[in-house]
Amino acid sequence: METIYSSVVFKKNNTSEARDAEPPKAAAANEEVVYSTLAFSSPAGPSPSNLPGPVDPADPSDGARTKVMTKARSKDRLLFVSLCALLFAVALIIGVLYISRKILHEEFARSLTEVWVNMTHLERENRDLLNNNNNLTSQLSEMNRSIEQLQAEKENLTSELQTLMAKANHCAEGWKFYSGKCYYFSTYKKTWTASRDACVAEGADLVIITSTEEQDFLKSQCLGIEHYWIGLTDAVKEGVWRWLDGTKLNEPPWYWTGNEPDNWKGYLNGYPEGEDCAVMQLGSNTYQLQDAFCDVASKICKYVCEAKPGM
Ligand SMILES: [Ca+2]
Ligand SMILES: [Ca+2]
Repeated sequence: METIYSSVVFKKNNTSEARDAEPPKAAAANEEVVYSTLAFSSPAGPSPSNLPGPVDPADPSDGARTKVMTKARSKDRLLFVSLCALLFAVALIIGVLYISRKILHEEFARSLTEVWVNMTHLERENRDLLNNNNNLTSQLSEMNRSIEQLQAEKENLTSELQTLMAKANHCAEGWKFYSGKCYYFSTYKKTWTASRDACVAEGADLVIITSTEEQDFLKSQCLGIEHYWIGLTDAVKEGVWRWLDGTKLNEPPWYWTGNEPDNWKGYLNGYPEGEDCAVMQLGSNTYQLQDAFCDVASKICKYVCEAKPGM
């Protein structure tokens, strides 16, 4: 608590200034008037004993005290109003912050939910892609295995094809190749039956002539005129000439010479079975047929064998 004391001294007969420290005896001599004021102030506010009492307008000290109190109340009101405004502002800010935070929280939660849903979809798509990738990898492996097998088969087939092509154009020594066939012209003579046996022993048979081109090839191989047994006979049925493969002799053109085939039975009918095998008279410009004995030692001729290449 702070105590304020002040005194003012007025002298009626002396105009000189009063002095606060003068002794009481001077007042008696000069008839002095003293006005004193005592005031109390406290930082925590007036105590009940210091509260102003009823104001007396005639009392100058009450007026001053009234002014002081009025000023203090104004300050209190101002402070109170300021505090209220401050509290209102703080509450308003807190409210705004709370609403903003709530809105942000809801938006964040909504965004988080969307992110979670999208992440779930992406995980599902990722699983599907992984499954597809595994399937494609498996299919690719199978295709690679199939390609390897096909390549191996291709190499084998190529090798076989080369072997077959080599064999296709290959004829044994002493044989001649023409149009996919091998031909052998004998240099010695045998009966028709022995000649056929010799051809079969080589994996061939007596020649079967199926075209004029083949006939021309045979003619071109002879410098002079020669007789050769061929694979043509009527032994199965007299007068019906068939090649060894069973096909019937095409006529015309009529290649039989003179009155052949006459199925001659020899002198004094020594060979009653007659002539059942065909022999060709072959030269560069000659191709004629006649029938003769198939297995008579006195009737021997050269022969032509025919075979497939690679025999
Ligand atoms: Ca005959
Ligand atoms: Ca004859």
